[in-house]
Amino acid sequence: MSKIALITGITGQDGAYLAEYLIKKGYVVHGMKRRSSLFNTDRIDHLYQDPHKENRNLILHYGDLTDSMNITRIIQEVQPDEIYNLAAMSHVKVSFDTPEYTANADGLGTLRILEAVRLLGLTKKTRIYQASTSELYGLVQEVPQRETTPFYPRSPYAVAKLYAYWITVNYREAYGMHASNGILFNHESPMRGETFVTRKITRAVSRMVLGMQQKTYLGNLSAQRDWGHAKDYVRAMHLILQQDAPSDYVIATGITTTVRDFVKMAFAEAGIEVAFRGTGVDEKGFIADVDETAFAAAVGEEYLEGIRGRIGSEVVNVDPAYFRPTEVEMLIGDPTKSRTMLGWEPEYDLPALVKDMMQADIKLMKKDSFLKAGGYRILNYFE
Ligand code: NAP
Ligand code: F7E
Repeated sequence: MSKIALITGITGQDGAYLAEYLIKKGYVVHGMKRRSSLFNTDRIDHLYQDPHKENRNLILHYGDLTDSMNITRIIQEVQPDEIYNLAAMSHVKVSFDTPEYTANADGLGTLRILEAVRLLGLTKKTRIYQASTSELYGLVQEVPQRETTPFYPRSPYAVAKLYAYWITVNYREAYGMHASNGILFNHESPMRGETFVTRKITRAVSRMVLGMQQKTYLGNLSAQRDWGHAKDYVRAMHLILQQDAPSDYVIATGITTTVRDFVKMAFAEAGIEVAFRGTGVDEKGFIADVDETAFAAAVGEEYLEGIRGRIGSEVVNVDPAYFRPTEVEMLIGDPTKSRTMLGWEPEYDLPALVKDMMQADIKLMKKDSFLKAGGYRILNYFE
């Protein structure tokens, strides 16, 4: 008998990688997706199966974390062995603009799932993974951050996720549920949402090397993050639910890097050296040098002429619009527990992650340039 998993947030970055991973492992995967006026399944279209096909291993249900009746109905229908609660309003900066909605979806949404499992009498059958986050550490109280480090959230997103973290622990202790938190540090991929900083950078750099864009505007260049690859992190989610006892785990690489250095690494993938001068809002990134052989190999000889003319020109400016009212300046995780207890090891390091993202975005933007489709989101349909 195949195991049955229910993934909320299946249309997101992690949901897509996890669905693919579980299907390969022989699971039947049910996913909750929101109704939207446009198709929002780009990331899982390669897994989609016609509803008229028998024995499907991917089944989608309309739903929303803010609607407890619909959550209860889906769980009742699906009778899952494992629930991965990945759905969330996941953008930290946007959570300052939509704090009540964020609390509802990211905080109470988790309660709705736990309570549905309890009311349906599934506490012994259904294991629950809660997508907790390194943002809980916020104004960090210890370096590096581990499972025992006190939390100090710094955004409405992190405060909502703090509630979700503790309600998961509470249901575990109160009702003996197999409910666990994965405290995941930032993880990225070619499927990362376009407004998170890594993807914003790899998209912008790809467009710049192809001559489609002159510069990009970023916020806090000195912020430091512990960045890993989403493919590695979804393996950890699955491992957490395969343990005999529920628990909470930090998933991280143990290495931290500034946004500024991520920019340099992204350009370096195209053979371009970028340097920074100035401070604060006046800091500028500019092209210092180009290795033409590396550029031709990564981007294409036909684009060499264009990039030659850009040596010395600015490619990064700071725009305070991207600053947050309260910032998380530095995160670095200690993954000792997950390495020893789960046997989890990431396959990607940061250079491999940057390479993967840059190669994918250069390819994507070349198609964009070719199609002249007037809006690059359309490209996802052609991938
Ligand atoms: P993501 O790409 O933003 O995906 C979020 C998913 O949640 C999408 O499928 C989205 O649907 C769905 N969603 C949002 N609001 C919803 C609602 N009210 N009801 C139902 N579905 C809703 O996020 P991700 O990067 O994959 O992250 C997955 C989870 O891990 C999130 O909970 C995030 O907060 C958490 N997390 C992420 C990271 C990271 O670095 N990526 C680190 C730690 C924790 P649409 O596609 O329709 O928008
Ligand atoms: O910002 C700085 C920004 O938006 C990273 C979510 O998945 O990971 C993510 O949250 C850093 C911050 O991710 C820009 O100020 C500079 O310090 O890519 P981000 P995040 O806020 O760390 C955690 C673990 C989650 O749980 C969240 O769901 O980069 N930064 N300039 C910028 N950030 C953005 N977005 N855009 C900029 O232009």
